[in-house]
Amino acid sequence: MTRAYVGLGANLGDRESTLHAAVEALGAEDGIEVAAVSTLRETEPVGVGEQPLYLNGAVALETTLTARELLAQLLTVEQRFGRVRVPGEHGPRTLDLDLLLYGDEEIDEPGLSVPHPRLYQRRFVLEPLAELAPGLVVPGRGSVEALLSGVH
Ligand code: GSY
Repeated sequence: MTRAYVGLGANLGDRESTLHAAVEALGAEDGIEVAAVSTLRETEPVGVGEQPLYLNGAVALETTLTARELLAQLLTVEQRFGRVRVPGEHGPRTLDLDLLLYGDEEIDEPGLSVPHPRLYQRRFVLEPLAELAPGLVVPGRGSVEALLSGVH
């Protein structure tokens, strides 16, 4: 079993219902157990221009899937909730499931980067992670608390 962390985000539609339903859908998949879900928080959009406010959180999973298999499941669940991913485009979205951490692994392959490459810059990701796992260390970057103290 590997402990993985997934970022939750939505800024279109009924954001709260979608995020709860997405977590339930993940937990229903073979090889994925939901270990803990953070509180959800409303956040200002970052780096995307004028957009609706986001609802963000994170979920801790226990999984027997590989990182690549888990990523594929995240994309499948996103699509089920109406998400269309357009490469390089940062438009509003019904659901965003970002693979943030997969155990203590560092993976940099086409289409699969963990830790998530922008995790350490994003308060809306670091806060729910710190809530779920105080003292959590982001491989190659340090503790979430130290990273949080470096973002505004
Ligand atoms: O990568 C996540 C999508 N995203 C978000 C988000 O989830 N929350 C906030 N506050 N800003 C964001 N900008 C992007 S892109």
